Amino acid sequence: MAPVAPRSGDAIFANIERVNAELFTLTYGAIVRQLLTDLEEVEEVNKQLDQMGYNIGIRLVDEFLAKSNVSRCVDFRETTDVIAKVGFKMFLGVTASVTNWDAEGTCCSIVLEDNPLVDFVELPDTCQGLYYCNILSGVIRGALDMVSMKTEVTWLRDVLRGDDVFELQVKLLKQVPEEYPYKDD
Ligand code: MYR
Repeated sequence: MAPVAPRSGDAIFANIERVNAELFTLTYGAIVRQLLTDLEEVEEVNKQLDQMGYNIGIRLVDEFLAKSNVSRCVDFRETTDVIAKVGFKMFLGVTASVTNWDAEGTCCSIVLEDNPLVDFVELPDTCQGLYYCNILSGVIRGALDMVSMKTEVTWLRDVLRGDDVFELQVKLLKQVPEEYPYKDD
């Protein structure tokens, strides 16, 4: 029998990471499938995924700030850039780009070329109205809410609907000034 060449630590970790990524993708798929079974209406599934994402997003900011060296962002433009470049990399393993800014600097698009959530996914005709990755729009809305930015997040392009990339429009509705909890005397 041929001797088995020992694998380097890097190769083993790369393999573990790949398996974890696949497990994550398949687990998300199983959640969407279960919601489709339980809720029946795709609109309801879209809402539920968005709400689940929102609940994750409001918790993710603390972890993000603890793990990254990012300091407080000055405005909406900087915050969306940090989410796309650092946040997506940290939690999804891919980076996104921010484009299509409006003149006021209150609306932009986050464009995602790679999206591990959709590996192995093909939507049947019965799921045409489904925003399969709606958890992501909720995560972004929740994370921005936690840094006092109320937003509306909408899918403009979706690879599962035949587009070339994923594009999320992020519209700043209101920026709530953060209150310092103590009075300076
Ligand atoms: C600040 O405190 O001003 C910086 C706030 C940055 C918020 C970043 C939150 C990260 C959320 C990542 C979303 C990942 C989606 C997969």
